[in-house]
This record gives sequence, C-alpha cells and structure tokens, in this order.
Amino acid sequence: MKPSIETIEFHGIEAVRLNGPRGATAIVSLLGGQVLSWITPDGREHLFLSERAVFDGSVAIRGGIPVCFPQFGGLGELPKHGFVRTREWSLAGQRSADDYALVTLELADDAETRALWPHAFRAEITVMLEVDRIDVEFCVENTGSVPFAFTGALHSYLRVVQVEDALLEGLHGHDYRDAVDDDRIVRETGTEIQIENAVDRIYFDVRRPQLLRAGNLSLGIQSQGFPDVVVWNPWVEGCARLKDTAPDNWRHMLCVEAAAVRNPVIVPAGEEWYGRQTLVDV
Ligand code: TA6
Repeated sequence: MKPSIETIEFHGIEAVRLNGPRGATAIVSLLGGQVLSWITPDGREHLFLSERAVFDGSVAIRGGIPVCFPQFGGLGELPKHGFVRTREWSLAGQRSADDYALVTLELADDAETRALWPHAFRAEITVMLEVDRIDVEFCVENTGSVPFAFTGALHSYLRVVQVEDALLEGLHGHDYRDAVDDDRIVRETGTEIQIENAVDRIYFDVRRPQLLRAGNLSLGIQSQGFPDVVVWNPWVEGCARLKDTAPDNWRHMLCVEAAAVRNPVIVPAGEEWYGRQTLVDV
C-alpha cells in the first residue's frame, strides 16, 4: 500500500492518520496539534498515551507529543506549558510519496490567545513519517510588529515496557537543573541515566543525540533548534497526583523532550524560528 493520509476520529476528536511506508502509522490530533500515536512496521507503539487522558480540551491530552508554547512549565504568568495544547489547530497541508507521509497543522493568534499573551503569531507543526522514524517540526512566525520571546518544548511521552529497565544515553557531562532537588544545578556524571525515582530535569545546551534503550527497544532521539533536553518521569507518587493517569502509568512512560527553556527564544517581528525532534527506531 502506498503511503496516504486520512482524517479520522480518535477518542471522539478530529485527527489525521498518516499511513506511512510498510505499515508504519502515526496519528495527529487537531486538538493541541499533538502526535498521539506512532507505530513502526513491527506493530510496536512508541508513544505513551494515558488510558485516562481527557479529550475535551479542558486540559492537555496526557501523552503523545504535546506542544508547549509560548511558555515552558510554570516559568511565567501563563497557564502551565502555555496555551496551544488545548487549542484547535487546523490542517494546513499534506503530502505523501513512496517513502513518507507528511502533514502540517497550523494555529494563529486570536482574541483569546492575545488576552493571555499580547502577540501575533502563526505556529506550525509538521509531522513526517518514514519507515523507521518520525520527525516533528515546530515552526513559529512572528506576524506582529514587535519582537517576542518564548520558551517551549515538544513534550514527547515515550512508551517503555518498564521504565526501571530503561537506559538513556547521550547526556553525560551536561549540566541540568533538577526540579526534584530545589532546582539545584548538577553536572551529569553518568554515561547512562537510569530511572530509579522521580526525575524532572532540564539538561542545558545538549548537542548530541540521545539513545533510549529498554528491553529490546532502541530509540534514537535527535533535536535541532531546541537547545535543551527535559527528562521527566513522575514515579509512583507523582503519578498518583495526576488526575489523568492510571496508578501504574509512571512505569510505562519516559518523557524526553526537545526544549528551549534556559534562554528564551527571541523572534524578531516578521521572522520565524523552528526546532524539531526526530525519533528513530534503531
Ligand atoms: O516537562 C516536565 C514537566 O514540566 C514536569 O514538571 C511535569 O509537571 C510535566 O511537565 C507535566 O506537566 P502537565 O502540565 O502536562 O501536567
């Protein structure tokens, strides 16, 4: 079957399914402009999506790849992780060929976003699915007449069988801000990170790709444009505090996020910025 793109309903909301080469698929919801599923030709789902996720736009969908913009986390006055996670994006383009399927979703400012954040912008998420990889590009254009600054992330929830068995490589030697230890700045000394407790770290200025290994899973994680990498797992207690996860969900997810947090990105009037994260099944 040749790659194709179709609109579907997924958990009652409008979404686009990318039918990629050799049976690879991805699902992107218009709500949040969020990738919710990525399945490789071997039938394996690589993204975690909570069975208690809420799909009515009242909160962000728990799982997949939420887009955090124009504020990462609670680093400012805006709602946590900004406001585009709960907005309805629209389909701006689609394309497929023998070896890929691609869609672009877009979102522009309106009266509601300007009431929260007084800037004119146009954001785009482009998802390209190939046989063994998914590439998610976030592009933001300043359509106003003054510069703006933002922080943000592609908040990818990677699915693992048992997070205790996961090893994340590629962050050795980088400084991180540790949110579970009073925001202390720590230098990573391990060549591999193991998740043995709650982890909520922002690694600064990461130039190398990461490799996530867990059981027979091996996933390459690369980013461009986004200087920082966030690693998050809420562990047992943190997961119990989340309303939209099941008690054991902490075990099946590890967020490895392409982020711009330490230094806000400045976008001059009329210009655009882009960053991307690529996940490769290796
Ligand atoms: O990216 C990690 C983080 O900022 C954590 O501190 C954690 O709270 C998480 O994001 C989830 O945030 P959310 O608003 O989706 O519950």
